[in-house]
Amino acid sequence: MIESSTKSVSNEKKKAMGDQQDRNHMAQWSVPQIQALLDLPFTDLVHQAQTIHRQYHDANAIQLSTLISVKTGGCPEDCGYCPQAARYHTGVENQDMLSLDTVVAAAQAAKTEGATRFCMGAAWRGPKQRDIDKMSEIIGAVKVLGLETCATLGMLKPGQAEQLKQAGLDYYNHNLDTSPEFYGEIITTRDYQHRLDTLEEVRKAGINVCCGGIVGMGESRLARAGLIAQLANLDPYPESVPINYLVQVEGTPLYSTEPLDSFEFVRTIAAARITMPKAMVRLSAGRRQMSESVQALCFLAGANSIFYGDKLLTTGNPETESDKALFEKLGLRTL
Ligand code: SAM
Ligand code: DTB
Ligand code: SF4
Repeated sequence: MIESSTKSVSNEKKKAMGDQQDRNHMAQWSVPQIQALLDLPFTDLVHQAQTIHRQYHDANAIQLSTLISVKTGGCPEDCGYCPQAARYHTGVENQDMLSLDTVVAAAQAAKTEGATRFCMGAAWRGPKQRDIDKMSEIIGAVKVLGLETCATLGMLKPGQAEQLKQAGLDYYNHNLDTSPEFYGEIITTRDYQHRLDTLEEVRKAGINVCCGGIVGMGESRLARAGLIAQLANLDPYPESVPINYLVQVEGTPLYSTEPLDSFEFVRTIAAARITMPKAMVRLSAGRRQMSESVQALCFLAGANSIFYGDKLLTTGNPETESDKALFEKLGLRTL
């Protein structure tokens, strides 16, 4: 009797804490508030993130997304991190759009390996109508396999998101990449507002938003706080938040940037978790450059999703067998 009443009080308390988090979100996050989080002693920050994580998620479960590049290289944009920009000489071979059969076979293989979401990327500034038509066919066929579908095709014009939604698209990935202030150091061929406009198109069409950024591009902690503030203040905030650790590719302007200390990466994950409690926070690119211990810290800080499969878009990712071994060691189960 006493035990059950204690249990019910603690559940109420838990709910009240959850409601408080929702109110916090509605109150919006300022950059100084997020910087104050990033400035916390490491264990205090991770503890806070893990506490919130447990209110909203199963702390020992992880979601797996697999990537495929459906159209590779030759991109006209100048994103300073990207091996697929035509203007940088990175050795990435251009490839026209993959056939429906090739993509469906890869999606089936991803499903068999345990992925629940299949994310299709294209090196476009934005899709043309014929690209939307081909992608629609592909999205429909992937969805039939019972996978969640995600696409990242660049900037969308009015009407394009609706067509993708009709084809069965569940998520659209479009990253803000960094803070508005640092953005101009990395990309000049499209501005921040263009990105926000595409995110608005995605929301209006009723597609879930996958939006995050890259850390380790030479930005300051303030710029990381600025990125998290932009993401957390989207209304509503994204359902999925990929946090990428810059993969340095020879030939890109960001190659040989001073590598960011791993703890700063973990701090960024924690700030994403605290400010966007319901989101799936994805430990994204850069895992191959990270030790297992750093990845475990990311899970402790609230990451609950990864890119799974031997390749990201053009660069490597940990082998699935080593990821399985890591899950085993950490007692993580996959969703
Ligand atoms: N072309 C489309 C666009 O940029 O919107 C979609 C594909 S693009 C490769 C998707 C995202 O991958 C970028 O916004 C960026 O955040 C991430 N990305 C690209 N190159 C990366 C790298 N070298 N390291 C980490 N993340 C990277
Ligand atoms: C995201 O935020 N990261 C993924 C996915 N969304 C499309 C891409 C990472 C790309 C890493 C560099 C490459 O493999 O080309
Ligand atoms: Fe093109 Fe996307 Fe790479 Fe930028 S990130 S260069 S838009 S493929």
